[in-house]
Amino acid sequence: MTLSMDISFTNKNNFMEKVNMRILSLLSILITLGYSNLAVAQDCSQIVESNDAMQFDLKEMRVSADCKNMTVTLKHVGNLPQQFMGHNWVLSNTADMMPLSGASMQAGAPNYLPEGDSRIIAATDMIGGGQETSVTFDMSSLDPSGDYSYFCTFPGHYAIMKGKFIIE
Ligand SMILES: [Cu+2]
Repeated sequence: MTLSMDISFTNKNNFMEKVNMRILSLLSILITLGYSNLAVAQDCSQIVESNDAMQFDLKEMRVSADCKNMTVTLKHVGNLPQQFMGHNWVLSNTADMMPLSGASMQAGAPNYLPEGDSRIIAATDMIGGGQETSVTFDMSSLDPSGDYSYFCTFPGHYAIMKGKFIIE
């Protein structure tokens, strides 16, 4: 009598363990799905590469209007030093891009950026080959229907190194 009760008790425990295991694995699947959806909905960071051929690897950037803050990481995958092939990532209204490029050239080496210029929405440091830098900025002041561009302010580069920054 005692023995059979023990066995049934053990079986019941095993059964509950299996049920618990199933619930746990189901939960972990649901949690994984939930997190990946969240990551897609709020991918508020972008990586853009630049090189020795004066190019960004992105012709445009599309970012979510849900992003409160945006982080852009600029990588320079070339070898040339900053004074010859420096790159930065600067965001402004598209209409400000050319005048801002002129002001940047006047600001001079090594940063080629007019500090404190209100036309600059965001800007990274100027980097050379093998380096990486990033900037995080507030998106709340941007108009989703606005016309924004990013570009490099190293003299002459904005003609090629530019792209549209699209909020959607
Ligand atoms: Cu550049």
